[in-house]
Amino acid sequence: MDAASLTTHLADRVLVLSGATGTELQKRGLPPGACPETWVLEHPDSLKDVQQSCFRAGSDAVFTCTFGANRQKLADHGVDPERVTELNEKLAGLTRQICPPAGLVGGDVGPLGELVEPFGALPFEEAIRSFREQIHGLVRGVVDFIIIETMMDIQEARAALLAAKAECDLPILVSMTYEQEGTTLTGTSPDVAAVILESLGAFAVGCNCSTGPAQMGAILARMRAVARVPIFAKPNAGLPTIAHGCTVFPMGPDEFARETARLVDEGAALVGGCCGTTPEHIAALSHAIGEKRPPELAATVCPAQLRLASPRRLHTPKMSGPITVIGERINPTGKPRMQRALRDGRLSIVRRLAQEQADAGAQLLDVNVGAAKIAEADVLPEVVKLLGVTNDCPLCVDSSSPEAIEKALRIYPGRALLNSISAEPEKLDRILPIAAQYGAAVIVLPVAETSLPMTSAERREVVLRIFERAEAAGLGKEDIVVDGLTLALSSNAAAAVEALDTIAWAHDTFGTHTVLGLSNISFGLPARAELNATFLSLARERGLTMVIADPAVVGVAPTTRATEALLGEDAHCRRYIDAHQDRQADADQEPAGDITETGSESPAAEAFQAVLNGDRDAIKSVVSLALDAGVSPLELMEHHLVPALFEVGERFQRREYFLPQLMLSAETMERAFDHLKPLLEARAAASAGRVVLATVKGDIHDIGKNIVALMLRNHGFTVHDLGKDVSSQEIVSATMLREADLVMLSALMTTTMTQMPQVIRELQTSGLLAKVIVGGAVVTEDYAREIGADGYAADAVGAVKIANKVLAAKRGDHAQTDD
Ligand code: B1M
Repeated sequence: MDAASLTTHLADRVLVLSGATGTELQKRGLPPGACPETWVLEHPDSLKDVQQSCFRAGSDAVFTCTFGANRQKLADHGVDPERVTELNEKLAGLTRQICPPAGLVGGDVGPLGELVEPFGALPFEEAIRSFREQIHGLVRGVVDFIIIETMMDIQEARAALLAAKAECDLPILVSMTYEQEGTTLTGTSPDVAAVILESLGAFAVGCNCSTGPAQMGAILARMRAVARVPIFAKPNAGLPTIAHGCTVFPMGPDEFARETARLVDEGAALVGGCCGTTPEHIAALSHAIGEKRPPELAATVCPAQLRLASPRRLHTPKMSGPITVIGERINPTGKPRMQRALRDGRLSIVRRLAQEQADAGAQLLDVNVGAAKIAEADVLPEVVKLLGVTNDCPLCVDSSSPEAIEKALRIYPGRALLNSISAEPEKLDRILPIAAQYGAAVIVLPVAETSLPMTSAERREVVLRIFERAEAAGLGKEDIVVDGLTLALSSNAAAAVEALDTIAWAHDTFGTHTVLGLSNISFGLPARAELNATFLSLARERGLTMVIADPAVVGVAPTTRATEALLGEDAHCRRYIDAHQDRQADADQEPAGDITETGSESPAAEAFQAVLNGDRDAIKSVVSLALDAGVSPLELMEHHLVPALFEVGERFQRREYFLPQLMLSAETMERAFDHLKPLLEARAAASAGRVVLATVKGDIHDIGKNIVALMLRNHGFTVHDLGKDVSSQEIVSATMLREADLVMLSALMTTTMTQMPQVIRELQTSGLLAKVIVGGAVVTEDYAREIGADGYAADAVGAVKIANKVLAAKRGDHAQTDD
């Protein structure tokens, strides 16, 4: 089926999708923990039964049983990953066989089970390869569309979508799953996801799993506000609860159907069921939808508008109103320190500049790494990856190298603006298709092949020529931003006037967004800030909607803020007042020059900031600086690094930080720890006692445990550190083998601290006399007492004290027993 036929279908009626597959297969004998994909091939009748029940219940489309049929998940079940394509083809074939003539088969693609870079360790291209081999099989097994579902991370959804685009021309539906707070695990909101996925070519965007239908209304509303493609929903049968150790979904078929049918009124063009739904739920849903008119096509409801996104923030520039400031400082031209840093792969400077510009009011960040001896095609993607994780501003990818642009747009987990396309044939032929392929918007720069158009009339002609080519490549007018072309006033008296006329024409007549690189106008003249600010005011009057500038430079920020306040675009002058509380105006200040890599804070405070910002590249040098400044290793660890990590945890809890930032900070802390370890270690002559130490099963937090290990060794204990995620059996065996005096357990989650009593029980039943000490952020003294531990410590220093105390008591006990 092609996209046009599916669109026609959706104009006529709401499409009912299938319900849950896994639980239905379990009812027919799929053992818990078994691999559904291979089990189904051995029991094809069970799958047929489930899917035929769905069609009978009123589903228009069912999905192939291939949710986990990718090499990563199959390997977990011991299945040869080389069979991925073959298995998918066979499984798709099974569903095809039972599909009635009017029914549709969706080729189902689920997550790989590993976080993809830049948020995780799985290389992006490897993720794409995995999805491609799966989708290749689905297409060979003949499916009508591809459904990518239950995605928790926008980058993984992008990888799957790019893979599907590379394998077929079928419509591709992409559905993310959102946590209670309304964002995905990696912090993407539904509107951001919709913009990124639609621009990348998704036929429809949706949400499934996690919540019941009632909670999905709000998610759909956010998607509907921005999506110009159909939206869809596959909720669970309500929010799950645990009863008698089993997961229970509370909604019966009628309630589920009533609530889910309501989602059609909120814009869903396709609805179905996820976890906990049965063919009865689907029958009730299909009945509740009855003759309901499908929602108006999203493309007619939602205006075509320029929308840009980072993985965590949407930015929609306004055609009138506050101007969008694109921070220009990530650019090595004329900055030798920055050039050196980029050449050596030291990216802290980029991270710092990004943050400073965001703090100064930039909504977008221009990213340019072009300079002599910098391998742009390698460095630009790295910078884009880094900023995708560490900064919320959407990016403006600024390069003239097609290779660098392609690599950067491919890996960027957002929707970028591309700076810029001029009328040179190579740019039009190579860069426009790249922009279209990766869904980027573009800045059109009126520069021709052979000459620089000096007049506004010449510039219009070039813009129209480029636009014709852009349209042919698949870009719309809303994806275009026209650059007025700022030339230096010092060498051309008409520079400002011609640029302003071009802006006015593009905004009023052509109807697109407009941009100017501001500072070039004043090149070679005195009091540049004054000219820049005045030029900005004039341009704004003529229809400028975006400006590329240093947001911190006096002239840009005050002018935009003052104008917004004067035009009533800044309620209660809030932004204006805020800006003037902490900024000293200096009318003659020139644009900031080169940037230093470290700020002006004390080295110890810098170390705190580095962990907080997850600055893994800078941490070692920052730690060295702090040590050189006389801060002791222990003081640095206890009073700066560890508190920073606690602050990270609090931000994570307040949902200001998401998993990627948490991971970066943890990695930064680990590097700091590795660096400090030799300095903290001391040698002791005789062992103060034998300790078996572990973070309990299910828990992978080990930073605190490692500090405890270090402190114990420091105080003469022989420590057998079993690592993290350690089972009770392993702990018991090691205690026996090492003849340990003490077992020390760490846990950081409420869900894993319950492993501690289990370990204590097993040690006791094994007849071991080792004493048990517990600790970790969630563990309390009361809890330790309650579970029968012999000791508890709140921190690493306390851990040493209690270890000594418990051992002394143990020796005393023994002494008494021996007497
Ligand atoms: Co996660 N994490 N994390 N995490 N993480 C917490 C613990 C959390 C409180 C964050 C939050 O929501 N505010 C929360 C748990 C909530 C709860 O159950 N109450 C949480 C969560 C939910 C998760 C995930 C589920 C996130 C997700 O995937 N959605 C996931 C879990 C994975 C799993 O374990 N199965 C996860 C993952 C991670 C990372 C991998 C990204 C990373 C860990 C990296 C690593 O350890 N190698 C991480 C981090 C860094 C944190 C926080 C931010 C910091 C933990 C830390 O290292 N603190 C943490 C928030 C927080 O604790 N405030 C959080 C610094 C360390 C020095 O302190 O470990 O407490 P701590 O150790 C101290 C003392 O407690 C004591 O001494 C140490 C030194 O003073 N101590 C002992 C520790 N063990 C001891 C043993 C003793 C005695 C003292 O005797 C035996």
